[in-house]
Amino acid sequence: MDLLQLDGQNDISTRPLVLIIDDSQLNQRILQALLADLADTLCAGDGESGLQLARSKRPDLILLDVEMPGMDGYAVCRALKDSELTAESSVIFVTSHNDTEHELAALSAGAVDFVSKPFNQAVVRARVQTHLTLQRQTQFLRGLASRDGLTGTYNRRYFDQQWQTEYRRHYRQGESLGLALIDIDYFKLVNDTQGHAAGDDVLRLVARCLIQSLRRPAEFIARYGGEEFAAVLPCCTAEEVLATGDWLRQQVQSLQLPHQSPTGLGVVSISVGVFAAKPSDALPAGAYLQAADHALYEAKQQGRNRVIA
Ligand code: GH3
Ligand code: MG
Ligand code: MG
Ligand code: MG
Ligand code: MG
Repeated sequence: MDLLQLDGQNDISTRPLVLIIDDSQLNQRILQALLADLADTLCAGDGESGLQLARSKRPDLILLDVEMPGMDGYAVCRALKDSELTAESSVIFVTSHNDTEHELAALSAGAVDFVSKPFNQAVVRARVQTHLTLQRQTQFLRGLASRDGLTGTYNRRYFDQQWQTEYRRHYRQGESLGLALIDIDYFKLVNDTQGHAAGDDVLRLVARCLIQSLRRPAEFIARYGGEEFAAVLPCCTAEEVLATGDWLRQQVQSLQLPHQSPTGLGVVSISVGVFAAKPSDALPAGAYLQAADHALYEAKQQGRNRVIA
């Protein structure tokens, strides 16, 4: 299984999706027919419903008319680019205006391209194809930039960004946010006794086990440091974070990866420090990391292969 796709994000194997926003049903039908073999298509007859569809369906590309009743195409394009939810969809204007002034207005509203009506069908297809390819490449690179090369988990950079985002979201919503810091027990001894390559294998296998053991879609694992991982657990109470931490500990132990460690278990184990609470001014985002790290230290002190809150 490809770890890059375990959580369904950055999935580049599906057909691209193109949204056509045009008040002319005839234009909608012509463009739909033209793109049928390149992408799945969706249509909206005005700016407002186009924005709604863009937010809910997250199309790769949007073909946007300029002249429409209500919001015009430029306003729609600016609204798309202003929202985090829709900013990543590429926009191509398809319009009866064919002067430089309109082309510049389209590009400065955030569009990647501009096609004049009446359009040449082969040219529209070629441009759509080019932008879909660029879009896929960007998505792929964005996926790589957020991953750890060895284990396929999210990396520290992604964790740092996403932790702030989750913290703010839970603060706004008054929900409890959970964090587990996970450290492999006596891992240096794996390297020392079995070699660095075997150590790398253990890291990969433990990471895969952690990813596969999470049960809710919004939860994720990041490699926090060398042999240390973090599990981000949205909407998770103090009781639940302990249960999840212990579940992860059991799952890693049951991998039965041989390890002659001082725990006497004979297999690789992890220690886990957990913390969960509702964000508040007295409890900033960094305080969760300190609390979980302190709990992890306690778990090590008390003999390892355990979870401490
Ligand atoms: P403890 O139970 O206290 O956590 O002991 P430990 O041996 O796991 O902890 P320590 O922090 O002393 O050792 C961590 C080791 O992890 C040291 C480092 O060489 C190794 N390490 C870090 N990153 C990698 C990696 O990418 N591959 C391999 N093979 N080893 C790594
Ligand atoms: Mg129109
Ligand atoms: Mg250590
Ligand atoms: Mg360790
Ligand atoms: Mg460590």
